[in-house]
Amino acid sequence: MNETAYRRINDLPSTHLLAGGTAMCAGCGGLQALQQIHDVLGPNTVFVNAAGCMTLLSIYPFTPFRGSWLYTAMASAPSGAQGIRDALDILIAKKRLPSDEDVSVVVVTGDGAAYGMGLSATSAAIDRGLDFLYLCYDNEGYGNTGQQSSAATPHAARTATATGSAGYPGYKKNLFDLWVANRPTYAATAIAAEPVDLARKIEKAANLRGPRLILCLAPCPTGWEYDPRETTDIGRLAVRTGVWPLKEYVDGAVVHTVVRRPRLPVEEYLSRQGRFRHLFEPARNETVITGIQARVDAYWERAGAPGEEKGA
Ligand SMILES: Cc1ncc(C[n+]2csc(CCOP(=O)(O)OP(=O)(O)O)c2C)c(N)n1
Ligand code: SF4
Ligand SMILES: [Mg+2]
Repeated sequence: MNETAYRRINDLPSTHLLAGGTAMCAGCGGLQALQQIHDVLGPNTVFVNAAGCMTLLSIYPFTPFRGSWLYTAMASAPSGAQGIRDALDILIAKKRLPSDEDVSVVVVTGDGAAYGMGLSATSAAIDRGLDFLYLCYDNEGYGNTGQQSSAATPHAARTATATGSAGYPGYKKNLFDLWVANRPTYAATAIAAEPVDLARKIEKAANLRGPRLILCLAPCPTGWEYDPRETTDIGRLAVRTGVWPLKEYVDGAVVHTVVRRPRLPVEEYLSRQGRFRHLFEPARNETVITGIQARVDAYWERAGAPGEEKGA
């Protein structure tokens, strides 16, 4: 838990703790996405939550979820989901649970677990064809413990473990492609700042069976260093600059679902966040900014010119 979140929890009266949710940072993009997903899925859902920021929503023995909630270690959420799915299937087979009262099993996990610690358990669950929805809210770092770098951290971002003048030296891992390589039933990228696209993807995923991924970029004011009021703007800019392509994999093909045009320069997204401030101050780092732009351009060149007809 980062220091701000820790202080916030300890300052809260117990009634707030019982209500849940108030322990989160204002403007949390991950929470925005989870709220929308929770609304679409409804109460017949069991959430299996890998350790991370969203764990703060539940304070034993209370949870703000209308369905059920299980907390697991960072690497173990897919294994927890398997256990629940098996238990439900056994109850249904023994006619102790009517099949029309079955519940959906949904993993909720951060990027630290999804891109790293939990990847092996996730891959094995996909191989077994586990019937589960896997929601990753990707705030591009280990947010709950103070935003250390994860395998989802973008190039040059400053984090608690990449504090030098160059920021994070690596490049964000492509989790969507890793899932697609495992041939799941469904995989999609999304963001709360594009709520219609997100709701459509959740509905689609909810009506399918087998392993299904919803990978949401989750703007994080605390870790990305911007004013909490700007979460939706930052999210929209991630899409408008082409940094976060919105797409889905279904029936063996990848399709872009929303393409906003004209595509804006990446610096309009980068310059709004403190984690990239060193690229602009005290002097502009043209080499790194141009390099980030070139990688985004190369992605869209490879993708062709998808979704022209949907341009805004
Ligand atoms: C094996 C293990 N190592 C470290 C921790 C401490 N820890 C708890 S939450 C967390 C950060 C998780 O990052 P992420 O999955 O991205 O979720 P976020 O905190 O960003 O929501 C860490 C490192 C842990 N719970 N388990
Ligand atoms: S650190 Fe970021 S992801 Fe975690 S609760 Fe705060 S805003 Fe949300
Ligand atoms: Mg994270």
